[in-house]
Amino acid sequence: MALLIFITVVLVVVAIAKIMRSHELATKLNGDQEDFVSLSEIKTQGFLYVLFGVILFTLIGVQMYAWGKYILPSSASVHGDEIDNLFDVTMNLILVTFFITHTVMFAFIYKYYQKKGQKAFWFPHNNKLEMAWTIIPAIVLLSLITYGLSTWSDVMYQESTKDSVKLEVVAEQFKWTVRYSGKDRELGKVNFSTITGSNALGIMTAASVDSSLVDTRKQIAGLERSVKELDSLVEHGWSGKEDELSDAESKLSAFKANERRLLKFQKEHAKDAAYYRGSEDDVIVRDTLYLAKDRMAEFTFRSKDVLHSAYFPHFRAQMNCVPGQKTYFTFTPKYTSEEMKEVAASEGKNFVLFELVCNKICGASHYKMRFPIVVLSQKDFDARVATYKTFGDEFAGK
Ligand SMILES: [Cu+2]
Repeated sequence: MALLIFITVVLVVVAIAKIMRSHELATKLNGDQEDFVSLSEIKTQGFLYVLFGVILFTLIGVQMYAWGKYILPSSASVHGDEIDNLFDVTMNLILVTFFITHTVMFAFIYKYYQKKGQKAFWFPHNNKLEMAWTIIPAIVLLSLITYGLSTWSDVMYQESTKDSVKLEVVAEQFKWTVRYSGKDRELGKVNFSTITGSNALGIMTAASVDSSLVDTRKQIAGLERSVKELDSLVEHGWSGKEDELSDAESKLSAFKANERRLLKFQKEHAKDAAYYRGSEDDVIVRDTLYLAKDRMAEFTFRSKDVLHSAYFPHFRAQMNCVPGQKTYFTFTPKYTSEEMKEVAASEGKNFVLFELVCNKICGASHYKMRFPIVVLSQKDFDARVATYKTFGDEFAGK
């Protein structure tokens, strides 16, 4: 099939080339000038330009009208209104400029197409015009940039409030996990060396450090056995085992470094309950991100592997999740999920669910990184989070 299409395309191209060539030859035989364009042809071109302009504007208008409903509904966060205003101002400026300049362009092409007895006007330079089209765009752009920067600082630097929700969003290939600070309103310490099967976020408590040490030592014992066996195979001339051996050796040294780290935590903080305070009552939620209406959400973001980006389209917020460092963002939801349905419906837009999506192509299953967000009233929010076990209880298997 593909070959057939290919042959057809080639034949069509050859046919067009042949037709053009025969047209050329015929023109030559008739003694006509090859590059002569008649006045009536120029008139047709001028008319076609205007027609093109009208079709272009009509299509733009139709698209804006027909697809407007797919644009996000009004912002669901307090700061989002500022972002929307910035967007609207910029977009309106661009649209007005576009329609004016393009209308003038199409109109002038038509007005000044070549006519009999009409001479072109020689107009090489005008200082005033040069100044005008340099200074006006410069002022407009500077104003837009200043407006954008002030919006940015308003959005990014917000004072923490007394009743804010402190939470952490952890990204990894290919899922999100949420951790709330619990009753003490403090997110407990985390460290990668305490990550195990039962502590995927690496939260540090006295118990999780102990358990990670047990785990690490098991790994070390296993690796030491492998290294010994591989070593003796290599020594006896078993070819092809060298890579496996060096692999096992580097893993072993990594686990030993982890053991040292964990021993240091044990030694320094064994009797220091304050060090781990904040972790025990943290609450991990794996299926939904709950937020409270009118209560500021103070996010910390982490990534366990590659760059991800936490994008909250309805709240006009996005922040990169960077392996090896924490990033922060703050916003205050202003509608519950139920209220948002009414807001969207009143604007003729479709709304099912708030969602958090990954906005960095982070691997083969990137598309799976969608996470539902439910905004509840403050009372319902507190009640919902209270139904989850604290990390301390969860880890102890209670
Ligand atoms: Cu991702």
